[in-house]
Amino acid sequence: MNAALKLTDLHPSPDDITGDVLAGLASVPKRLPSKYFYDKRGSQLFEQITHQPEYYLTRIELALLEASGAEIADAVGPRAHVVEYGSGSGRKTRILLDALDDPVAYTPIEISRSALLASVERLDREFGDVEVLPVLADFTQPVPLPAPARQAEHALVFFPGSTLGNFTNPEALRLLRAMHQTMGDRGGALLGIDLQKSPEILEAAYNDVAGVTSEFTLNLLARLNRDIGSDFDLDGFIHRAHYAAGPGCIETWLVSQKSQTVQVHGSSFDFADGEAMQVEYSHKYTDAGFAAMAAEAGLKVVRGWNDAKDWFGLRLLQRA
Ligand code: AVI
Repeated sequence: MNAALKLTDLHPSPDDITGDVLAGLASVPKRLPSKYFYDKRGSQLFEQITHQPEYYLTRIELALLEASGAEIADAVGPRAHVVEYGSGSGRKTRILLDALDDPVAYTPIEISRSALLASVERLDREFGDVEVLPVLADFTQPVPLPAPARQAEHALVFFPGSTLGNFTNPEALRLLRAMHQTMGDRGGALLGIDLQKSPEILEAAYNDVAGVTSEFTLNLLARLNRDIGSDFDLDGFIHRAHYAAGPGCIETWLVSQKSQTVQVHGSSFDFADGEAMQVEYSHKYTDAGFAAMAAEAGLKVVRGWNDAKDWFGLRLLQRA
């Protein structure tokens, strides 16, 4: 495929990393946005996390997609234009496209040009019969979809991995409202959501014994040092993830191991010994909570599939 010809560039505004980091460090408690985890090394480390024994999410979602493929295809209907939010590793996409009845086109929507271009080559090799129409855009906003050569019956937004859970609830609601626009009248959305369960299982998933999640979290500081010239001491912080049962969410923190000062873009930020900086949310859902948030965005849950232990779910949404 000639990526230059087929890629639709909607010119998303580039991330203001420095501005976001300065604002986050000025807040109380200090925070850094988790979207900056995913530089090249961060993406490799996340891929490694998905293979850790404690991180059940990916394993269960893959099995669920395999096991429910025929039912999902039935519920979705033929000739879908599959629209994926983010360009993942392709494993889940391949299972979905194989299961669906005559999917017409596949559109990954991704804000990072390099990530999108890297995925385009792989996608074209993998999905020979399906037209690949990548879009460079911010999927948290409504996205006009490119028209496939062969007409699709409807769009199906695919947002696996419980990535929705990494957004705060107000951000997730805005994202679902944008999804409502992007999917169109006859469209739908298939989301993977991680379900509430015992804190021990959840906390183990975000504190793997091999320490990959810790390395992933600390890589955020390495990435900022490289990309915006901050001087975070990587040995001066440790990873901590705990489950906050009230909001139903894993909160990941970087905890300062000493009293220290960090310089970012001419500003100094003092950390006390033991001070915790918030770096990621991973929300875990109940059926009622998820359905209520979808309803606020004008969407209804029309079908759902859970694994046998009710640890992880797929939900098919349509306009209410
Ligand atoms: C990408 N996202 C859904 C992962 C999660 O489970 O929240 C990111 C992650 N963070 C630590 N481990 C995995």
